[in-house]
Amino acid sequence: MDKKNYSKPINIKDIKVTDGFWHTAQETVRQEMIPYQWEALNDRIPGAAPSYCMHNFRAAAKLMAEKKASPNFQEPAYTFRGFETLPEDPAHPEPDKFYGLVFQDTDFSKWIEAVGYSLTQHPDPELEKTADEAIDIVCAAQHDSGYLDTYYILNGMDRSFTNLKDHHEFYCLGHLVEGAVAYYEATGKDKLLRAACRFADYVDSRFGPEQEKSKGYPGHEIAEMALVRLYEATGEEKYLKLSKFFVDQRGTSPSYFLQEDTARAAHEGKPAPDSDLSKYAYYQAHKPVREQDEAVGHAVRAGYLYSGMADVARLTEDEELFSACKKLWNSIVKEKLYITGGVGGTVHGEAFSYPFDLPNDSAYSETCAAIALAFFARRMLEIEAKSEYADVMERAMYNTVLSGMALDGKSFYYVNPLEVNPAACKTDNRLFHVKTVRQKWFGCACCPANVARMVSSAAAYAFTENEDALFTHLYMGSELTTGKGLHLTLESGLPWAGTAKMTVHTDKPVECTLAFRKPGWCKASVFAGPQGMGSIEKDGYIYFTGEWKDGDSVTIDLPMEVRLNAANPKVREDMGKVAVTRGPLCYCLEQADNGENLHMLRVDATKIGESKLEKITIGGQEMTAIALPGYRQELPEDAPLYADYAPAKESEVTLKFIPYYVWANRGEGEMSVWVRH
Ligand code: FUB
Ligand code: ZN
Repeated sequence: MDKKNYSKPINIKDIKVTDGFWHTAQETVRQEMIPYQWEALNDRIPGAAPSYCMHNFRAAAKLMAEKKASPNFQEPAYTFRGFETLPEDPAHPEPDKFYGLVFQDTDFSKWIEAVGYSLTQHPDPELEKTADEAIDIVCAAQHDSGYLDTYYILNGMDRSFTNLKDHHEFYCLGHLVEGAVAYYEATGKDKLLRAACRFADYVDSRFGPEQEKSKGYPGHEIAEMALVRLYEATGEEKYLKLSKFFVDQRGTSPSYFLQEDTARAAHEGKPAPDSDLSKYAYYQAHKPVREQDEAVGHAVRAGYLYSGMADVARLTEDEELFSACKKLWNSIVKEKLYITGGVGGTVHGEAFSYPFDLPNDSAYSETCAAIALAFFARRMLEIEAKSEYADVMERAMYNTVLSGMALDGKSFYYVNPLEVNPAACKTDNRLFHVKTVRQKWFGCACCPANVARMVSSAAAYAFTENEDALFTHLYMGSELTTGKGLHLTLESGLPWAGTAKMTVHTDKPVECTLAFRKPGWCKASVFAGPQGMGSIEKDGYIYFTGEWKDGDSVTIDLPMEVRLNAANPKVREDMGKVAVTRGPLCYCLEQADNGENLHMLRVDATKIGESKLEKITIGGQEMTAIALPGYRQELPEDAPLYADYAPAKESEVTLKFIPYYVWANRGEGEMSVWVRH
């Protein structure tokens, strides 16, 4: 690690995304998702699973008002009403009760975070007013101690912090912090930030390395990276220290989770749990994080933890911790990453499976997990600009993250399979988690709100800078201003055309470096800088260093041929198959273009040179499809279940591939990323 090579994202307030691709997605989030989600948070979407999120905040605000008004007020004594509590009559929830999942508050936190980012790109006084009113309700719900999780405020604070493992209090803290910082940075309004700080301060007063404090840590990570963000926003060292404590404490012996489980079992009169710590791998708490070298357990938790580890490693210059980050990174990208940038091979525990187990039809590949991977990738990039991180970040963002939302922004995927046969998904319980059409909302709505915050902050992943250099990681058309006051415009044809141009606008010459990523998917890139300015290549970036004058530019040519990708032979599922990619996009076959029984299709890999790009309009958006020569196995009407082997009879067909992220935008049908060759 070398501090002078660190770089930080540019404040998205200083970037205007002009990119045809990302701007469209951001506008969908702004115009459709953010208002839609606000309705969802208030249980006003007919036919969708109610959230109860704002209901809970209102109920807690009422309770806190009663507490303030009455000196003899008695807080409710804790009653466990379930990890998910639903009203007997969904249309008439009791006004004072908590409903939904224990982490329901985070629906609001992610929404306000997306609102904050969106306001940086498109000021909207009406939206800001709605947000301010929502913040008033949330802040009114805060317990006088600073605690802010409506699950315990409403169900009984006496048992708060007794189930850190499963009850998500620090997850709620983390998301609240993320949302509060984003909203503060966008608007300058600090009401929510102050509430988040009070909650963080309260947690800090109860947890930490000091002898008198509890040694607990998050059951669902995110507080680690959120506290770092709070530290960076406020300059308060205690938040960094608390984050580092959470990271270092995790998985140490004696196991906090085992102690907690044992105490809770005793409290509930149940037998003590066994002492096998491997069960805590789900929480990445089976051993200290510095000893972990395989990505295991719940994939979202893992991605958030690794992001927090990278943050702490960067700020404390902790080589050992960074080395653990690298090992975990390699475990993911060398053995556990889908070609779509998704992670999480199994529904059981929404988790990473064993190495090279990447099933296509039963994939979990949660939208949030791809987002978590992009978080991790960017944090690794902040430490060292290596294109291997940006390649993965780009793969996740352009494919699985965007697949999480419909093109109209009104329905969402949680699980992102790479192969779908609707008949199987409807009848086979092993595939119950795979939805063939995007859903209007989810009782557990982690994913839609996560997509909204990710898409609206996409620019924060495109560029980072340090004292000397501006790094372009993603070719996202933008106008931006660097810390050195350099104005830049990036024009980009990606992901449809591999051309980009960065132009400098400045009153006076500025000495600095502009560094551009050479994407792993491009074999013959050309970077042409101002005349007389040389360039060097390092770790997959082309560095142009010199004095930049007004009008200077770098033109970038990234030829985007159609590629056939083969998986490592250890990936049993993909044996004998190829996946089609072009530039950052992964492609797939859909029934809408290719008929049913996609498994009977085969690509003619020898004819890749005959691939054709075609314009296609899906969901009102024009995009590039790929046509490839191939074959369809004939299916005689009277074919028996088994017969003597004979070479298959095939007829020539043209296979049409569409970008993976737009699958299932034309109704229900089969889909497949991997195809036989
Ligand atoms: O537990 C909170 C969120 O709900 C997780 O990140 C998702 O995987 C879903 O289980
Ligand atoms: Zn999710």
